[in-house]
Amino acid sequence: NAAERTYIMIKPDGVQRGIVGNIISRFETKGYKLVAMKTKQASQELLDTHYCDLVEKPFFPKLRDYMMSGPVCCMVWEGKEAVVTGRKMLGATNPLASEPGTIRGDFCIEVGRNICHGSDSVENANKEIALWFEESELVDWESHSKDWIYE
Ligand code: YYY
Ligand code: MG
Repeated sequence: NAAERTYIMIKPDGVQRGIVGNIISRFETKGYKLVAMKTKQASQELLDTHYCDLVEKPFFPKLRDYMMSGPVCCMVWEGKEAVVTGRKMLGATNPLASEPGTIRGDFCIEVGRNICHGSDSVENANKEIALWFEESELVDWESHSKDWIYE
């Protein structure tokens, strides 16, 4: 399904460290299509919803503070198996376990400063996209490269 969408978010450390361009470039050159993008200051309520499965975890208060410590860069990328492939491109949650060549493997060391978020299922991707973006911010467009990326 070439219309599968995933929610990719560059966390405040990635924005502060100037890694936004590199991450966008990886998704672009892979062949995925940028459907939406913006910077945003996340609120506590937004993060409680986004990380609803983790709110009871001991690390959650620190995670929330970290995620609110500066702007995040919110993106929607579209293409075949964008969710699973996006997760592979990010690398393992713990950057010390992330393979070199992945975003986390190349740019960070600690789980609490792991630079990026990516949806873990199509269902969660759709929820996250609806949480972080207005419908009107998602742009439906046709890439001139599509016949060179898909056979
Ligand atoms: O989806 P992913 O970001 O790879 O991991 P999750 O298990 O969903 O956890 C979300 C987020 O929480 C993770 O990226 C860092 C943080 N975190 C943490 O600070 N300490 C942990 N032991 C586990 C996760
Ligand atoms: Mg997750």
